[in-house]
Amino acid sequence: MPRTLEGDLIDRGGRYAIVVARFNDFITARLLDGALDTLRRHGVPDTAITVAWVPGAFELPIVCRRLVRAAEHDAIIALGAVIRGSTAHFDYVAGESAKGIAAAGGGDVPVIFGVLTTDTIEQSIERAGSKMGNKGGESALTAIEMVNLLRELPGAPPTKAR
Ligand code: INI
Repeated sequence: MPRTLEGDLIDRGGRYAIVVARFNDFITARLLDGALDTLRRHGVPDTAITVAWVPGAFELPIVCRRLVRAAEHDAIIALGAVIRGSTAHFDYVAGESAKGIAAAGGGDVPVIFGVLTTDTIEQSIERAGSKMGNKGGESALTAIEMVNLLRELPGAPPTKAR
């Protein structure tokens, strides 16, 4: 039998930060609801959750980076909704947001990419709690799994009490 390392979905004392963009907040508020609901259902108390709002998806990376550096959380969840509509702005905002969030997650703290990038408002609505699920909830599950997996891996730093 190989040694298998896998994070489960049970809260094991993790501390979570959610960074959420206000732009398109009729969508992002639903993503936040989904993330909070999932964290709570998996046993994470509100005292272990921090929520930070930023103006738009473009501003998500700077706040994720700061939270990573502060080392007060075991995972950061970045939530946003970039909707193409008819503007070329989409490509810059979506691209820089994705690149910046990936860079913020390049260290020891996982940064989860929960940013919807869709062509239409309808596609975002579908992914914010209707027929295609809720990207916020899925991101929270990913965060719990990564926190627990990283604790199983060799070289894990001592767990901080919350
Ligand atoms: N921000 C978003 O989060 N979603 C969008 O769809 C969007 N569009 O399309 O423009 C958007 N723009 C704002 C951007 O994130 C910054 O807040 C702004 O450019 C100031 O830096």
